[in-house]
Amino acid sequence: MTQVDHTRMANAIRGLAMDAVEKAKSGHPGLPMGCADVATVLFTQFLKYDAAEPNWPDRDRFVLSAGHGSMLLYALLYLTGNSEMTLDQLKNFRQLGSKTPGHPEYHHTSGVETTTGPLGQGIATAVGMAVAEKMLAAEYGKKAVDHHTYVICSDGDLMEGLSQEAIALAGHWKLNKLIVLYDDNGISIDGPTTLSDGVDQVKRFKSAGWASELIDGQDQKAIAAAIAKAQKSNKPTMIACKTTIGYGAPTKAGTNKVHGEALGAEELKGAKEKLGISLEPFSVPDDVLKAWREAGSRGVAARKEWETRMSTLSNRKRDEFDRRLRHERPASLAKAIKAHKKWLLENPQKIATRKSSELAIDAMYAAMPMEFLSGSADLTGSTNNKAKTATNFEAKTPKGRFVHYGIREHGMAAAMNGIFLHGGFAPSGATFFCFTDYCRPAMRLSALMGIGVIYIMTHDSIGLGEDGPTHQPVEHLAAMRAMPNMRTFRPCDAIEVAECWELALNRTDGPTILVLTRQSLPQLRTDAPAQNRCAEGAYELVAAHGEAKVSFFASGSEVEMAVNAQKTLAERGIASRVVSAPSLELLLSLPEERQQAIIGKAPVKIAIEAAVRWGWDAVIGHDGEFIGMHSFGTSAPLNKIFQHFGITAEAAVNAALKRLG
Ligand SMILES: Cc1ncc(C[n+]2csc(CCOP(=O)(O)OP(=O)(O)O)c2C)c(N)n1
Repeated sequence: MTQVDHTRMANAIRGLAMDAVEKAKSGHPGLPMGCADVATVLFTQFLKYDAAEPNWPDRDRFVLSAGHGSMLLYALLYLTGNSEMTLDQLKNFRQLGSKTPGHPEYHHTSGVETTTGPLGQGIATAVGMAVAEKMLAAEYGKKAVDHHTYVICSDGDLMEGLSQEAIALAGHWKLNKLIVLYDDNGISIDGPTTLSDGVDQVKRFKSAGWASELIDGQDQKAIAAAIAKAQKSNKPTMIACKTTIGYGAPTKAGTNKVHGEALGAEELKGAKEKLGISLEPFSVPDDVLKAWREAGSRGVAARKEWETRMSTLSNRKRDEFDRRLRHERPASLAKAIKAHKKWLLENPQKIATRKSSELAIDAMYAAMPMEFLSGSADLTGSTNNKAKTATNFEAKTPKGRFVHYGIREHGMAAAMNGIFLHGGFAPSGATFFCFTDYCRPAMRLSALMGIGVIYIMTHDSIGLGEDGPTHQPVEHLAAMRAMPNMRTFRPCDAIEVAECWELALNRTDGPTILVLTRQSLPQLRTDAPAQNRCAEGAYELVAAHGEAKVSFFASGSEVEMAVNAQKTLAERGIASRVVSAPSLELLLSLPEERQQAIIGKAPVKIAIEAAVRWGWDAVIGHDGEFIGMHSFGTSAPLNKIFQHFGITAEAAVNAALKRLG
């Protein structure tokens, strides 16, 4: 081993961070400079990783929750020898097409475990990673799964409300392999954190069931001792590391001036002189780089030992493990869904789609009982997403596959991101559709990262009735459809629910929302072919007898209205058709020709959806008829509420007749 002083290794991080931010004329030098000692101790003495194999399954996970300090992570990836993170990438920090974007992005940069930047997300995602580790370790044993999840977070992470949800869950579940290093520098953008905060973080974490202590975050021995202790704890650990933001900057260290802008030539020169770093930009002394590279391959032996241990598993177990980590679904899933659809065809169900979803879950569960990981934010009985045979995940029952997240929608969504990113599970979680508002930042990250998290969102419209406008989503469908890479399905009956579940589980490069009703709906589908009819987002459910004068488009509960309107028009000798559109955005993503084939040429186009109109013009045109919501809802029994807002089959018929003259 090359013996190099710890301080010189930490200063290599500081130098690279200062130079990259200076060259880009933007970025955040303060955190990497303050946290360099913490990161150096972690990466050279504790973190189990192999820079040459950044995706090795049993590696420790490292999450830089304070994503604005991205240069800390990029410097570490370069220094430890990640082959994609070259010096040129550091020189191109924040430039178009570089591997060094402003904030770390999963999928974009090798070695980045999750996208961070929106404060609070990283620590909450890490809780999910630690949950996945605990579950998989219980299932496959420590010889297959035995790693830690480390987080560096900042004041901002801990001020965000999401962190409270995450901390409470981690403490409750005794996630002792989760170790959070808090960059306790007392500075945020506006100035000292005392401007707006007086929380004793050590006490806060302790009260949530964590081990926690305050240390000098610039003292390598103290950092190492605290991490070593944390590794032995039977609780998750938070180490508050007192640091100086912009450590080494002669006049700006310890102030908000070093948080988020280049130091400037004078200050940078002064900092380098003070720290004893070469003034030559982006230079790292040979012996320092060599020592870092050795640190980067510290984990090779551990990885090889793991591979040897894995080779002792039976082929079946090993294949299953690999398949799950690749997010591939078992062949038995398609068979289970096919059989379920056949059963539904023979036994039509007039039930709420949330209940249809429960039936689908029960039908699929046996095909993937250990990887189908569901949960609810305290609405299990209302969202109907617990399989009959599922047992609860708790600190003492890590083989349970149903998670009670408590009233923590945001924490649930972020944890599911972490569970998926860790690998081994198909996570789904449920609440009311209206409360997508409470999970939205984490849902946006699922979409941005392109990961297959499933959101089960029930109580989908005014159709939920008496709970009233606080609980009745109206703008949520439009909002979720507007999010790139988010897929929203609002199925109209039990067969569509089964098909949408199949599509959701097989979509592993982006998240899916299943939007489900509280009220019963008839089974409208009279076929259940092998082909998944929801796969194009919309399809002709009822064909016209003759050339269609009217096309009705609807999703979810309003498809029944469209079908009834079609019948009434037929009785009057007017040919019309019904297009069921469980996913408007999927329809609109099809090639133009295919879209037009589904939308059809009927001169009158009418969309019916108990939500706002946004998005529908692309199907019905600006002059198309829309029967839906134009305001918030109201509290009333179901049978009164659709009538009150004029969302009925009669309204659809009248609109058609008016248009046809
Ligand atoms: C949810 C969210 N809100 C606001 C921001 C913008 N922002 C970036 S860093 C930061 C706070 C910086 O303070 P701290 O977390 O203590 O980081 P440090 O100054 O120590 O680098 C803010 C408000 C953000 N990234 N995410």
